[in-house]
Amino acid sequence: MAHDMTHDSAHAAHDAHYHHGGIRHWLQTTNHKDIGIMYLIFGITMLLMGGAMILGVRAELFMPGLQLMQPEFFNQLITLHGLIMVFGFAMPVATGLANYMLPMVIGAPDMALPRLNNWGFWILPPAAVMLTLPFFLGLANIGPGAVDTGWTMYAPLSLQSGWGMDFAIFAIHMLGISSILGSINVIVTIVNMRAPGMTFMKMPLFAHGFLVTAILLISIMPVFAGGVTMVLMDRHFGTHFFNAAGGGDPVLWQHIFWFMGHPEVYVLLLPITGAIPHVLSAFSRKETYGYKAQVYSMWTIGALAFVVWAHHMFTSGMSVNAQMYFMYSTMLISLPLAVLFFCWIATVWRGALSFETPMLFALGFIILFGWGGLTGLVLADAAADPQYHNAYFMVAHFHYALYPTTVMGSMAAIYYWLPKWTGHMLDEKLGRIHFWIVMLGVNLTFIPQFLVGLSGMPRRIPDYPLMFAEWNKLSTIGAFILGLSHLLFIYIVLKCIREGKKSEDRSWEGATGLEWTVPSPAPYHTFEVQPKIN
Ligand code: CU1
Repeated sequence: MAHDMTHDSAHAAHDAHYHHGGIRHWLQTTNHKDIGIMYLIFGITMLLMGGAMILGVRAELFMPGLQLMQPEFFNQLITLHGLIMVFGFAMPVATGLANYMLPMVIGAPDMALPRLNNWGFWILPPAAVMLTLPFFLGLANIGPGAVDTGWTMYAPLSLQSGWGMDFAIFAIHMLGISSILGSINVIVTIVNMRAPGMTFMKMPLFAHGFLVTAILLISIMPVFAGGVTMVLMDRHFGTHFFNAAGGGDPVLWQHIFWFMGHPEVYVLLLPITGAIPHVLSAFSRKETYGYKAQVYSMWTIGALAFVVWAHHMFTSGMSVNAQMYFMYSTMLISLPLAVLFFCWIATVWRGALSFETPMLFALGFIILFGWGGLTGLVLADAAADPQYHNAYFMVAHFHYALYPTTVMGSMAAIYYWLPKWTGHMLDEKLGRIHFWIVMLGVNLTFIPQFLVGLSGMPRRIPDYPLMFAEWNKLSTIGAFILGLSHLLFIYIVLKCIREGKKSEDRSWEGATGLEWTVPSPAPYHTFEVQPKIN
């Protein structure tokens, strides 16, 4: 890759220390860009794997009745889809962005703990193997198959499931270690290695997003690891934490799980709320609107994330007082989120807009994520929730929240920084086609799910009444369109690397999201990404 960047002498000198290409290099690298790239490649690979699994599910749901698979196999597919997308795709891609960009936006030479960084990444591939191996063994008729409890792993199901569950528990332990290490690194880097003069309130929003995220992760992953360890104890060592027959409480698991699971939603969201303003501002030719309001909103969302978890459990048995508390605290989150939406729109408002691919993905993210948020308000209503709980409305809601966030948001960021990463421009025409295919795919997949959900179609069931057949056909077609769009994305990135036209030093008219927000000079090693400011 080095010879492509000879226009950038600082980069070439930097690369000379490394021997790119060999497996040894990638195993031992402590360079934040290398590790960022590995995270991104790993994440996108898992996106394809988790996507392929859910296409199996959608194929089964194309028609009522059981055509392709037995319910047990269906359960494995939906479970692995959830776990893979959250822990295998979304978090690693965000960590990849953090690794690549964080040192640059705060003016640090690298992440603070480079070896820890390497270790954090290399825990991931074995964890992915752990998680999915029972699935592939099951395909070969060896063993009971993968974990099949749904990604929430509710007791008592998790106590009875086959040894795919044990593999999943160990995988979660490893994934947890990996994200804790990554978070330590992010926090230490931001706290200790900012450029001189860059106070917290002058730090780019991108860095704030990752700082809040890292603090969330460090707080929730140990709880989750403890929870799954208790499941392991229940399964093999005679304890009864979650086993009602032994005096345990299955609902206790739900509290532990959602104490991790709800903040996890913001772990997926906050890095993107940090990255999106950079893209919006660049293609609106305006400064980000309401920097301070956005910073405070992100931190408020981070704090509120910890006190709303039981809105996932309105139907699990809870006092009315507790329901009211969790309902109102949940609705409270819509305030800082609305502030963010307002600031995003105000950034774009009356700007000199242009609609290059990253901008399209950022705007698409805002529109679709808006629907995810609004339908979340419906579900947060403790009086209305029992109507929609475990129905497809819920599935459509959180996919409207998570698809725009994790996929479209990270694609906006990836497309935005691709010229800086590769030295090449992407094929703008293909990029825009990619965007419109995604918009078509998301809406075609999930609008029908809102509708069948409102009419009462339950989730996580491989069969359904005839009355839902038409909408499910459309949803399946939409899902396959989305699947194809991911292949197009990979093609666009490869084409950009191989034959994209050389990017100017100042790609996107100089707006790279790396403009300094402080007057002090940048350290020498970040000159390679520093645009000239006139
Ligand atoms: Cu939640």
